Amino acid sequence: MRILLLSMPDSFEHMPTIAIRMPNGALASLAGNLDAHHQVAVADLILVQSSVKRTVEALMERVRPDLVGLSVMTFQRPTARRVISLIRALHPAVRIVVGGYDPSLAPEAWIHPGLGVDVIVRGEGDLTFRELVRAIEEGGSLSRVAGIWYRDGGTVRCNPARAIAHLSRDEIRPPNRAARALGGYTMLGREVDVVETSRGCTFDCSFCSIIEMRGRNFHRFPISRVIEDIADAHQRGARAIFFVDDNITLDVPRFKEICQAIINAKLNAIDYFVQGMTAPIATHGDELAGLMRRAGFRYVFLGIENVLDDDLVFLKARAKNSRFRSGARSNTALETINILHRHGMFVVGGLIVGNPDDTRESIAANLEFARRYVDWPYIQHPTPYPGTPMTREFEERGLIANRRIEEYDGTTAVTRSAQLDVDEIEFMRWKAERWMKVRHMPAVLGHHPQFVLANAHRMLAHTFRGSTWRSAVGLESEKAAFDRYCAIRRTERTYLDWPDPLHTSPANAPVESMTA
Ligand code: B12
Ligand code: SF4
Repeated sequence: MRILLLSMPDSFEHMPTIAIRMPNGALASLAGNLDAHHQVAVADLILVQSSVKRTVEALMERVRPDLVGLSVMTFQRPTARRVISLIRALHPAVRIVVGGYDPSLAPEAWIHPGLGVDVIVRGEGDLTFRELVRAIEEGGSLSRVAGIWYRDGGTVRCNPARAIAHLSRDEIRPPNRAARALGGYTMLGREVDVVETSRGCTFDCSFCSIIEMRGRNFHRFPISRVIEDIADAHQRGARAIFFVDDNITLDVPRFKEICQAIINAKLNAIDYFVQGMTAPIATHGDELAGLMRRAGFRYVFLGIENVLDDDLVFLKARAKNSRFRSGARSNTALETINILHRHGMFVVGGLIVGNPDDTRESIAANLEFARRYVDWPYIQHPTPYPGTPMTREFEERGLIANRRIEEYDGTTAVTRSAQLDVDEIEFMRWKAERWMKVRHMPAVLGHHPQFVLANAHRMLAHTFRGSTWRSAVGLESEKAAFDRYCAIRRTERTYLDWPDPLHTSPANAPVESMTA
């Protein structure tokens, strides 16, 4: 069969596509796990944000797919509906499969007959997709394929879930990067790729989708497979690698082994990016950080979440951000930042502000922490993604102020606190964050001089969009610049000039389903 796999073009504030365009790890993994005789093309539409329609049309012409698969996060749902509608218009008989976090956790949002989705793959997709394609090819029934919902005439059939993969040798085959049909991946001018070393997490942070997606578990790929995968990415041109594990820091001894294996394989000239919890890094201190640096780690995305204890309790993120010492539990964020800085690494500070009981003061305390200690702010607002415990709590307390799903990108405040409105929450973050980003630019200049010299003006224009010389010199309020920024952001969200099939008539008004 001819298969086209697409990821959506929608990006969010902290990942401006001028500087960061990463491949979607799921698609290459799906391609790598299909039977070898299929022709597969993978296209990450983030690479062609300004020409999505033209690119989809060209891909449909070139690949002539029998089946198109789309990977979708919740905030990308409306874009995905438009892409599907365009594909159906170009090729009415093509089979459409959706997968990823949104179809997995809000499948009922994908069953409207006007949408044209044939199959919803829920949860891990590698083996499910392979079996699905086999069943379609053989012309048999789809009723035996675990992990899917599918359209059968006028009915939607819901098959049982598939068990989680254990990632032992060969169970999940390596990604097929050769299937990528578009180029232009970048991390500040260096070609970037993604690699997985493990899947899953045993924590249960209230804002995270992972538990509803796959339960609380942690499975590891063999380290030899990880090194082969890095080598494959490197050989294809990657000079920066983002580890897309859910939580690599759950098993620190193994993380150290990976660092050592990278050094032994002489793959440590690559820049590595990783996400992690603060507590294990604080506990393993200089030994772990020193090894990470020698292996090439450069940026660590820390899930600090919040620096105030009450907020950490709400987010259920206290255990991963604190440890017991001298009979007391203390927050490990600052200690971890200091360790990473001591070893020459940069900290991307993940914080969540605008929680239900947040006040102006509590948000200001977190913003001040970010201003003083983190290198690149990754500050978000609590976002009610489908099926998370946080979503249930916000619903119960009546705090969800915005149901426009395309704005669920993490930096648009869509929930209010008991005391503050969405606008005020988002304005506080926006106002503080822009200057933190500017402050990091000299450090980026040192490592990526050519890229920064060529693109600094565009990066600054992106960071300060909405501002004018009048707002810069104080002749206009910052709120006016913020309002302009929000208006620009709204127009940016229309990635292709094609109607949303669920918005074409009032009777088709979208049913934005938020339950799993
Ligand atoms: C790594 C990561 C990132 C990296 C992305 C790097 C990259 N290019 O891929 C960074 C840090 C940049 C990032 C950014 C964001 N992320 Co993120 N990210 C993750 C993380 C940790 C792992 C995702 C991953 O790649 N896993 C490995 C792959 C192989 O697994 P997978 O994606 O699940 O795919 C499998 C299945 O889902 C399925 N599948 C997926 N697509 C398809 C398609 C088809 C056709 C089929 C059949 C199957 C299928 O099969 C795959 C293989 O088994 C997850 C989960 C977590 N623990 O936090 C969040 C997560 C996916 N991110 C999320 C979000 C929301 C974002 C942001 C909007 C920021 C934010 N608000 O948190 C941005 C948006 C990015 C953008 N486009 O601009 C949410 C999505 C929630 C939702 N309901 O949509 C998650 C779940 C975190 C959370 N908040 O719970 N993210
Ligand atoms: S530690 Fe990370 S991956 Fe695990 S539940 Fe919390 S946010 Fe999700």
